[in-house]
Amino acid sequence: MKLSLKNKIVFITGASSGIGRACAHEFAKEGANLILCARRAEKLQQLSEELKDKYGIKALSILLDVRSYEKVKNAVNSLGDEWNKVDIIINNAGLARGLSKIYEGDITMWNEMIDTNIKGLLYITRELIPGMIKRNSGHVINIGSTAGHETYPMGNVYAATKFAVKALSQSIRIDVLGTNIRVSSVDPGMVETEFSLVRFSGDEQRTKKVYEGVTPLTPEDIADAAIYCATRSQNVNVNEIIITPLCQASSNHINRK
Ligand code: NDP
Ligand code: 8X3
Repeated sequence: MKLSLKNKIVFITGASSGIGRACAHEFAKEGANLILCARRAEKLQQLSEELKDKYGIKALSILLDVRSYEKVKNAVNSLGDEWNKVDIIINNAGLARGLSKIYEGDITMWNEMIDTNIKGLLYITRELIPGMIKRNSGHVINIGSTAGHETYPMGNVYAATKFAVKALSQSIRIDVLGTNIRVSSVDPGMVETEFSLVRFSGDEQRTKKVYEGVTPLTPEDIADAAIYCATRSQNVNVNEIIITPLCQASSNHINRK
């Protein structure tokens, strides 16, 4: 039986753009109430108003940089009775910075990827899972990547962070074994979002090249996979979904027209 998401509380990191934003829309459409986190206040505020108007759900925006453990801890502690029983975490906030050989890599960019993609996911999960354990109920959905299964030239540190996400999804699943908590990883290939613009520090020409001659996935395609994971019957734990556009067979095999 398909599980209902009506009135579930869904905590989404990186909700201001791309996949996180699409997840916010798709979960709101199913009647879930949303906690929306990111660093850009205006985008979050607009999204939250739009979702409340369009779907009649409740939405709480939290300005949050997931790289700071103190900030994550304070944000979770300040949720209050109305919001603190989180049913689903979508660990989506993440980024790639640059493309370079290890021996030419930029240490600041490495730290940014490691601190966001690995530590951010850990901090959010560390603070929210105890409540799930207490209630014996919950679902952690991590957004991994095809880069967490196979690396590609100059993708080294980004791929390493996504291999780490894969390891953490497996590990959390083992840690919560015996409870009713489910853990899923949704691992996309190419999705057109702000991802490449961020990777190339706002260079629009380089960004355009990434999607030249291909039809990438849309953020909604990934949100749809997250909805699939969340709405399976309670006994079904979708461990992992690897999802690529038709033009992509792996991280290194892309058919460009
Ligand atoms: P976007 O750049 O469009 O969105 C990234 C989101 O993460 C933004 O909302 C951004 O918000 C947020 N974010 C970044 N850093 C932080 C931070 N320190 N604290 C809080 N929020 C943060 O990219 P995508 O939607 O594509 O990326 C979402 C996830 O999907 C990432 O984990 C990415 O690795 C993964 N992914 C993307 C693929 C793609 O091809 N696009 C493929 C495979 C995986 P703000 O800047 O407002 O803080
Ligand atoms: C994002 C997709 O191929 O740039 O995870 O690593 S890729």
